[in-house]
Amino acid sequence: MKTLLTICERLESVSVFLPVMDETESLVKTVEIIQADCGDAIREYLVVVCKRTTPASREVAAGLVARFPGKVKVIEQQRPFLGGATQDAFEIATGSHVLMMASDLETPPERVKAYVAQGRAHPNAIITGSRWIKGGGFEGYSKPKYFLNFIFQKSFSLMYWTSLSDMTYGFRLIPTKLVQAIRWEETRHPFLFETLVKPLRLGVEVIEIPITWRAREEGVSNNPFMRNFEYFRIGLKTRFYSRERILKPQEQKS
Ligand SMILES: Nc1nc2c(ncn2[C@@H]2O[C@H](COP(=O)(O)OP(=O)(O)OP(=O)(O)O)[C@@H](O)[C@H]2O)c(=O)[nH]1
Ligand SMILES: [Mg+2]
Repeated sequence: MKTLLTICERLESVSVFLPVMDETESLVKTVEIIQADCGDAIREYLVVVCKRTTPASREVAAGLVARFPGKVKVIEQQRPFLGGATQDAFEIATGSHVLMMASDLETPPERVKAYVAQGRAHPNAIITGSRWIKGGGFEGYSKPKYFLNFIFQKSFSLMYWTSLSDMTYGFRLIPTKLVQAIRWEETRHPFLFETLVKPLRLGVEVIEIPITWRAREEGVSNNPFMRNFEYFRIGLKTRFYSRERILKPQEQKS
């Protein structure tokens, strides 16, 4: 498959996507840590809320808008679920790169500066977190999920013939032009996997950095265990997609 030519020559600024359901302190901590570590590189924080977002979280988000005017933006999501929230953010992002993460501290904000540094060095690539390489890991992950995750990663790295070790962790820096050029499908959590396999099929370079995943202390997961099996569908389909099927029609010639 032909590689996309230069997607992005420089990392100018980052749009940080923060989906929120029931996080309060974790959301504040996320923004505060990123601001302290590498606030200059951040164009905007796109805090995406939906009908199920708690009043307490909305209040905290409004507080952040007041503290960081023009930088923190609260968006009412139009498309459903986590994948839909991410797609809404992709559409309105104005930075040269989008950082996908969560607001429950399972995507440690202390590591954002490492993404920015890697993004500066490789502006054309996707920088993605890996829990499976040396220096990364899992703390408090359930045993069945750990086992399933291992089997899943091994199967898909073979199927896509890649040495990537973690294709499902939604902590990832991607050039905005790329996310806006792709035709997305999934609306729920498998979207996290779709944002990796579709660029991979297009020949985009993907660089992993080690991250330790630590189970959240505030709020609850919105991804029931059985839903994890839905990740197979997008992985299998995309493996056989053509470039034309992956890109939006107007992008296919570039
Ligand atoms: N706006 C919005 N945010 C969401 C939605 N679903 C999840 N989130 C947020 O997205 C982040 C990730 O969701 P989680 O449910 O924790 O999912 P996860 O940690 O990837 O999944 P597990 O590892 O299975 O727990 C959290 O900060 C959630 O609050 C949604 O439908 N809309
Ligand atoms: Mg989570």
